[in-house]
Amino acid sequence: MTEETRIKELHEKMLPYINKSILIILRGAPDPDSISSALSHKAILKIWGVKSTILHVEEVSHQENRALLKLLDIELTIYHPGFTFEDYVAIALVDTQKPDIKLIDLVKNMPVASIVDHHEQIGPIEADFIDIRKDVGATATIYAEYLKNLNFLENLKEGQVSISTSLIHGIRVDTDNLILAKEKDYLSMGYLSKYADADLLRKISQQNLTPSTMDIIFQAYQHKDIYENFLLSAAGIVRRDERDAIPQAADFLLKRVGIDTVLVYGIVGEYIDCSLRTNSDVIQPEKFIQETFPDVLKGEYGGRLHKGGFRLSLGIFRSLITGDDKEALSQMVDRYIKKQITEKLGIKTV
Ligand SMILES: [Mn+2]
Repeated sequence: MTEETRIKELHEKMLPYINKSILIILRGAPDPDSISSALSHKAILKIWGVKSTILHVEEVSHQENRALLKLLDIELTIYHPGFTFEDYVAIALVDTQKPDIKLIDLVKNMPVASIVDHHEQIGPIEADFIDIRKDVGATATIYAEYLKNLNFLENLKEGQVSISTSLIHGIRVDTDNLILAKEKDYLSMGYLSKYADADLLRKISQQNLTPSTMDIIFQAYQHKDIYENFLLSAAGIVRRDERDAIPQAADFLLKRVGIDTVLVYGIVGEYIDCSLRTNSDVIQPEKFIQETFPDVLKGEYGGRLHKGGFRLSLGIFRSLITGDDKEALSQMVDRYIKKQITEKLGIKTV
Protein backbone atom coordinates (compact mmCIF):
# COMPACT_ATOMS: atom_id res chain seq x y z
CA MET A 1 0.00 0.00 0.00
CA THR A 2 1.35 3.43 -0.86
CA GLU A 3 1.13 6.52 1.32
CA GLU A 4 -1.67 8.03 -0.78
CA THR A 5 -3.79 4.89 -0.84
CA ARG A 6 -3.55 4.55 2.94
CA ILE A 7 -5.04 7.95 3.65
CA LYS A 8 -7.65 7.41 0.91
CA GLU A 9 -8.62 4.13 2.49
CA LEU A 10 -8.86 5.73 5.93
CA HIS A 11 -11.12 8.40 4.47
CA GLU A 12 -13.33 5.84 2.77
CA LYS A 13 -13.65 3.77 5.92
CA MET A 14 -14.62 6.83 7.95
CA LEU A 15 -17.48 7.88 5.62
CA PRO A 16 -20.12 5.93 7.59
CA TYR A 17 -19.07 7.87 10.70
CA ILE A 18 -19.77 11.36 9.34
CA ASN A 19 -21.67 13.44 11.89
CA LYS A 20 -21.20 10.70 14.46
CA SER A 21 -18.75 10.54 17.34
CA ILE A 22 -15.76 8.26 17.72
CA LEU A 23 -13.96 7.64 20.98
CA ILE A 24 -10.18 7.73 20.55
CA ILE A 25 -8.74 5.56 23.31
CA LEU A 26 -5.22 5.80 24.68
CA ARG A 27 -3.65 2.97 26.58
CA GLY A 28 -1.96 3.41 29.95
CA ALA A 29 -0.51 6.76 30.95
CA PRO A 30 -0.55 9.03 27.88
CA ASP A 31 2.91 9.53 26.39
CA PRO A 32 4.03 12.01 23.72
CA ASP A 33 3.61 9.49 20.90
CA SER A 34 0.08 8.51 21.88
CA ILE A 35 -0.95 12.09 22.68
CA SER A 36 0.31 13.56 19.42
CA SER A 37 -1.07 10.67 17.36
CA ALA A 38 -4.49 11.02 18.98
CA LEU A 39 -4.42 14.75 18.40
CA SER A 40 -3.67 14.17 14.71
CA HIS A 41 -6.33 11.50 14.44
CA LYS A 42 -8.89 13.87 15.93
CA ALA A 43 -7.87 16.67 13.55
CA ILE A 44 -8.11 14.38 10.52
CA LEU A 45 -11.55 13.11 11.56
CA LYS A 46 -12.65 16.71 12.01
CA ILE A 47 -11.79 17.59 8.40
CA TRP A 48 -14.01 14.73 7.31
CA GLY A 49 -16.91 15.74 9.55
CA VAL A 50 -16.42 13.04 12.19
CA LYS A 51 -16.54 14.12 15.82
CA SER A 52 -14.23 12.60 18.41
CA THR A 53 -13.07 12.66 22.02
CA ILE A 54 -9.66 11.51 23.27
CA LEU A 55 -10.05 9.31 26.35
CA HIS A 56 -7.33 8.08 28.66
CA VAL A 57 -7.45 6.08 31.87
CA GLU A 58 -4.28 6.87 33.71
CA GLU A 59 -3.03 10.22 34.88
CA VAL A 60 -0.53 12.10 32.79
CA SER A 61 2.39 11.68 35.12
CA HIS A 62 5.72 12.55 33.46
CA GLN A 63 6.60 16.24 33.89
CA GLU A 64 7.42 16.52 30.17
CA ASN A 65 4.03 15.15 29.21
CA ARG A 66 2.27 17.52 31.58
CA ALA A 67 4.22 20.38 30.04
CA LEU A 68 3.32 19.15 26.55
CA LEU A 69 -0.39 19.34 27.37
CA LYS A 70 -0.13 22.67 29.12
CA LEU A 71 2.17 24.48 26.69
CA LEU A 72 0.32 23.28 23.62
CA ASP A 73 -3.09 23.75 25.19
CA ILE A 74 -4.13 20.15 24.55
CA GLU A 75 -7.23 18.78 26.23
CA LEU A 76 -7.72 15.11 26.93
CA THR A 77 -10.59 13.46 28.76
CA ILE A 78 -9.79 11.18 31.66
CA TYR A 79 -12.07 8.20 32.19
CA HIS A 80 -14.31 8.25 35.26
CA PRO A 81 -16.98 5.76 36.30
CA GLY A 82 -20.24 6.79 34.67
CA PHE A 83 -18.55 7.96 31.46
CA THR A 84 -21.22 7.87 28.74
CA PHE A 85 -19.91 5.43 26.15
CA GLU A 86 -23.38 5.53 24.54
CA ASP A 87 -22.48 8.92 23.03
CA TYR A 88 -20.03 7.16 20.72
CA VAL A 89 -20.65 4.77 17.83
CA ALA A 90 -17.16 3.33 17.64
CA ILE A 91 -13.67 3.45 19.10
CA ALA A 92 -10.34 4.29 17.46
CA LEU A 93 -7.02 3.03 18.80
CA VAL A 94 -3.77 4.93 18.36
CA ASP A 95 -0.32 3.69 19.39
CA THR A 96 -1.93 0.46 20.67
CA GLN A 97 -3.97 -2.42 19.31
CA LYS A 98 -6.13 -3.09 22.33
CA PRO A 99 -8.07 -0.67 24.52
CA ASP A 100 -6.73 0.01 27.98
CA ILE A 101 -7.17 -3.04 30.21
CA LYS A 102 -9.58 -1.11 32.45
CA LEU A 103 -11.83 -0.31 29.48
CA ILE A 104 -11.79 -3.64 27.66
CA ASP A 105 -15.08 -4.84 29.11
CA LEU A 106 -16.77 -1.46 28.79
CA VAL A 107 -16.06 -1.10 25.06
CA LYS A 108 -16.09 -4.75 24.01
CA ASN A 109 -19.36 -4.36 22.08
CA MET A 110 -18.29 -1.18 20.26
CA PRO A 111 -17.00 -1.49 16.70
CA VAL A 112 -13.37 -0.52 16.16
CA ALA A 113 -13.17 2.16 13.45
CA SER A 114 -9.38 2.20 13.19
CA ILE A 115 -6.11 0.90 14.60
CA VAL A 116 -2.89 2.77 13.86
CA ASP A 117 0.18 1.49 15.65
CA HIS A 118 3.87 0.60 15.41
CA HIS A 119 4.08 -2.28 17.89
CA GLU A 120 4.32 -5.97 17.11
CA GLN A 121 0.88 -7.36 16.32
CA ILE A 122 -0.40 -9.25 19.35
CA GLY A 123 -3.04 -11.81 18.39
CA PRO A 124 -6.01 -11.27 16.10
CA ILE A 125 -7.45 -7.78 15.75
CA GLU A 126 -10.42 -6.40 13.89
CA ALA A 127 -11.14 -2.88 12.68
CA ASP A 128 -12.52 -1.01 9.65
CA PHE A 129 -9.07 0.40 9.03
CA ILE A 130 -5.76 -1.07 10.19
CA ASP A 131 -2.31 0.44 9.67
CA ILE A 132 0.32 -1.32 11.75
CA ARG A 133 3.91 -0.74 10.69
CA LYS A 134 7.15 -2.10 11.99
CA ASP A 135 9.40 0.11 9.89
CA VAL A 136 8.70 3.24 11.93
CA GLY A 137 9.89 4.20 15.40
CA ALA A 138 6.72 5.99 16.42
CA THR A 139 3.03 6.14 15.60
CA ALA A 140 3.56 9.88 15.26
CA THR A 141 5.63 9.15 12.14
CA ILE A 142 2.62 7.48 10.51
CA TYR A 143 0.38 10.42 11.39
CA ALA A 144 2.91 12.91 10.05
CA GLU A 145 2.70 11.01 6.76
CA TYR A 146 -1.12 11.17 6.78
CA LEU A 147 -1.02 14.91 7.47
CA LYS A 148 1.49 15.41 4.68
CA ASN A 149 -0.76 13.63 2.21
CA LEU A 150 -3.67 15.81 3.30
CA ASN A 151 -1.57 18.99 3.03
CA PHE A 152 -2.81 19.57 6.53
CA LEU A 153 0.06 21.53 8.01
CA GLU A 154 0.44 23.70 4.89
CA ASN A 155 -3.07 24.95 5.45
CA LEU A 156 -2.75 25.65 9.15
CA LYS A 157 -3.03 29.21 10.28
CA GLU A 158 -0.05 30.78 11.93
CA GLY A 159 0.23 29.94 15.60
CA GLN A 160 -1.46 26.56 15.23
CA VAL A 161 1.68 24.62 15.86
CA SER A 162 0.47 22.18 18.50
CA ILE A 163 0.06 19.22 16.21
CA SER A 164 3.40 19.40 14.43
CA THR A 165 5.27 20.32 17.62
CA SER A 166 3.70 17.47 19.57
CA LEU A 167 4.41 14.96 16.76
CA ILE A 168 8.07 15.93 16.74
CA HIS A 169 8.23 15.47 20.49
CA GLY A 170 6.45 12.12 20.12
CA ILE A 171 8.92 10.84 17.53
CA ARG A 172 11.88 12.03 19.58
CA VAL A 173 10.72 10.36 22.77
CA ASP A 174 9.75 7.05 21.16
CA THR A 175 13.05 6.80 19.28
CA ASP A 176 15.26 7.75 22.25
CA ASN A 177 16.09 11.13 20.76
CA LEU A 178 16.36 9.62 17.28
CA ILE A 179 18.99 7.07 18.27
CA LEU A 180 16.54 4.32 17.31
CA ALA A 181 14.93 6.33 14.49
CA LYS A 182 14.38 4.73 11.12
CA GLU A 183 14.38 6.32 7.68
CA LYS A 184 10.66 7.11 7.80
CA ASP A 185 11.01 8.83 11.17
CA TYR A 186 13.64 11.18 9.72
CA LEU A 187 11.44 11.89 6.70
CA SER A 188 8.52 12.76 8.95
CA MET A 189 10.74 14.93 11.14
CA GLY A 190 11.89 16.76 8.03
CA TYR A 191 8.33 17.53 7.05
CA LEU A 192 7.19 18.46 10.57
CA SER A 193 10.18 20.69 11.27
CA LYS A 194 8.87 23.29 8.85
CA TYR A 195 5.77 23.76 10.96
CA ALA A 196 7.00 23.35 14.53
CA ASP A 197 7.88 25.81 17.23
CA ALA A 198 11.47 25.26 18.38
CA ASP A 199 11.06 27.38 21.52
CA LEU A 200 8.09 25.32 22.62
CA LEU A 201 9.94 22.10 21.91
CA ARG A 202 12.80 23.26 24.08
CA LYS A 203 10.45 24.21 26.89
CA ILE A 204 8.68 20.86 26.75
CA SER A 205 11.88 18.85 26.98
CA GLN A 206 13.53 20.99 29.64
CA GLN A 207 11.10 20.44 32.45
CA ASN A 208 12.55 20.37 35.92
CA LEU A 209 11.97 17.44 38.20
CA THR A 210 9.37 17.94 40.90
CA PRO A 211 10.60 17.51 44.48
CA SER A 212 8.56 14.32 44.83
CA THR A 213 10.07 12.83 41.66
CA MET A 214 13.49 13.63 43.06
CA ASP A 215 12.54 12.03 46.37
CA ILE A 216 11.53 8.84 44.57
CA ILE A 217 14.80 8.75 42.61
CA PHE A 218 16.68 9.33 45.89
CA GLN A 219 14.69 6.57 47.60
CA ALA A 220 15.47 4.23 44.70
CA TYR A 221 19.17 5.09 44.98
CA GLN A 222 19.20 4.31 48.69
CA HIS A 223 17.31 1.03 48.37
CA LYS A 224 19.55 -0.65 45.85
CA ASP A 225 21.22 -4.04 45.64
CA ILE A 226 24.05 -4.55 43.22
CA TYR A 227 24.74 -7.97 41.75
CA GLU A 228 27.84 -7.57 39.58
CA ASN A 229 26.60 -5.38 36.67
CA PHE A 230 22.96 -5.59 37.69
CA LEU A 231 21.34 -2.98 39.91
CA LEU A 232 18.02 -3.76 41.56
CA SER A 233 16.23 -0.94 43.28
CA ALA A 234 12.98 -0.41 45.20
CA ALA A 235 11.21 2.93 44.85
CA GLY A 236 8.69 2.03 47.57
CA ILE A 237 5.05 3.08 47.43
CA VAL A 238 4.59 5.58 44.62
CA ARG A 239 1.55 7.77 44.01
CA ARG A 240 -0.22 7.18 40.71
CA ASP A 241 0.56 10.66 39.42
CA GLU A 242 4.25 10.15 40.24
CA ARG A 243 4.67 6.77 38.56
CA ASP A 244 6.87 8.18 35.82
CA ALA A 245 9.53 8.74 38.46
CA ILE A 246 10.19 4.98 38.26
CA PRO A 247 11.54 4.89 34.66
CA GLN A 248 13.36 8.14 35.36
CA ALA A 249 15.04 6.58 38.38
CA ALA A 250 16.02 3.63 36.18
CA ASP A 251 17.52 5.94 33.53
CA PHE A 252 19.46 7.76 36.23
CA LEU A 253 20.80 4.63 37.95
CA LEU A 254 21.97 3.17 34.64
CA LYS A 255 24.52 5.98 34.50
CA ARG A 256 26.44 4.45 37.42
CA VAL A 257 29.86 3.17 36.38
CA GLY A 258 30.02 -0.62 36.19
CA ILE A 259 26.26 -1.08 35.87
CA ASP A 260 24.81 -2.28 32.60
CA THR A 261 21.31 -3.29 33.68
CA VAL A 262 18.87 -1.69 36.09
CA LEU A 263 15.49 -2.76 37.40
CA VAL A 264 13.54 -0.25 39.46
CA TYR A 265 10.12 -1.11 40.82
CA GLY A 266 7.51 0.59 42.94
CA ILE A 267 4.04 -0.14 44.25
CA VAL A 268 1.52 1.95 42.33
CA GLY A 269 -2.13 1.33 43.19
CA GLU A 270 -2.95 -2.28 42.44
CA TYR A 271 0.27 -2.96 40.56
CA ILE A 272 3.99 -3.23 40.92
CA ASP A 273 5.31 -0.93 38.19
CA CYS A 274 8.72 -1.99 36.94
CA SER A 275 11.26 -0.41 34.63
CA LEU A 276 14.10 -2.37 33.16
CA ARG A 277 16.96 -0.54 31.47
CA THR A 278 19.93 -2.26 29.91
CA ASN A 279 23.03 -1.62 27.83
CA SER A 280 23.98 -5.28 28.09
CA ASP A 281 24.66 -7.26 24.94
CA VAL A 282 23.25 -10.41 26.50
CA ILE A 283 20.06 -9.29 28.24
CA GLN A 284 17.06 -9.04 25.96
CA PRO A 285 14.48 -7.05 27.93
CA GLU A 286 11.36 -8.90 26.77
CA LYS A 287 12.83 -12.33 27.25
CA PHE A 288 14.40 -11.42 30.57
CA ILE A 289 11.10 -10.05 31.91
CA GLN A 290 9.10 -13.06 30.77
CA GLU A 291 11.56 -15.54 32.21
CA THR A 292 12.03 -13.73 35.51
CA PHE A 293 8.38 -12.92 36.14
CA PRO A 294 6.31 -15.63 34.48
CA ASP A 295 3.23 -14.06 36.05
CA VAL A 296 3.71 -10.78 34.19
CA LEU A 297 0.31 -9.56 33.15
CA LYS A 298 -0.29 -10.54 29.57
CA GLY A 299 -0.07 -7.63 27.17
CA GLU A 300 0.67 -5.27 30.03
CA TYR A 301 4.24 -4.58 29.18
CA GLY A 302 5.63 -2.51 26.40
CA GLY A 303 9.12 -3.65 25.62
CA ARG A 304 11.36 -1.61 23.39
CA LEU A 305 14.93 -2.25 22.43
CA HIS A 306 16.97 -1.64 25.60
CA LYS A 307 13.89 -0.51 27.43
CA GLY A 308 11.18 -2.38 29.19
CA GLY A 309 8.33 -1.11 31.31
CA PHE A 310 6.01 -3.74 32.73
CA ARG A 311 3.64 -4.39 35.59
CA LEU A 312 2.91 -7.19 37.98
CA SER A 313 -0.39 -7.56 39.76
CA LEU A 314 -0.33 -6.81 43.47
CA GLY A 315 -3.42 -8.94 44.11
CA ILE A 316 -1.63 -12.06 45.26
CA PHE A 317 0.51 -10.12 47.76
CA ARG A 318 -2.48 -8.24 49.14
CA SER A 319 -4.28 -11.50 49.82
CA LEU A 320 -1.35 -12.69 51.93
CA ILE A 321 -1.36 -9.86 54.45
CA THR A 322 -3.96 -8.84 56.98
CA GLY A 323 -5.56 -5.43 56.77
CA ASP A 324 -3.84 -2.52 55.07
CA ASP A 325 -0.31 -3.03 56.40
CA LYS A 326 1.70 -1.12 53.79
CA GLU A 327 4.99 -1.94 55.46
CA ALA A 328 4.30 -5.69 55.35
CA LEU A 329 3.08 -5.46 51.76
CA SER A 330 6.19 -3.59 50.69
CA GLN A 331 8.49 -6.09 52.40
CA MET A 332 6.73 -9.03 50.79
CA VAL A 333 7.05 -7.47 47.35
CA ASP A 334 10.73 -6.73 48.00
CA ARG A 335 11.36 -10.35 48.99
CA TYR A 336 9.56 -11.67 45.93
CA ILE A 337 11.34 -9.42 43.40
CA LYS A 338 14.72 -10.05 44.99
CA LYS A 339 14.15 -13.80 44.92
CA GLN A 340 13.11 -13.81 41.26
CA ILE A 341 16.03 -11.65 40.21
CA THR A 342 18.73 -13.49 42.16
CA GLU A 343 17.43 -16.83 40.95
CA LYS A 344 17.42 -15.60 37.38
CA LEU A 345 20.95 -14.22 37.71
CA GLY A 346 22.07 -17.42 39.42
CA ILE A 347 23.21 -15.59 42.54
CA LYS A 348 23.04 -17.22 45.95
CA THR A 349 21.74 -14.97 48.72
CA VAL A 350 22.09 -15.64 52.41
MN1 LIG B 1 4.62 4.64 20.41
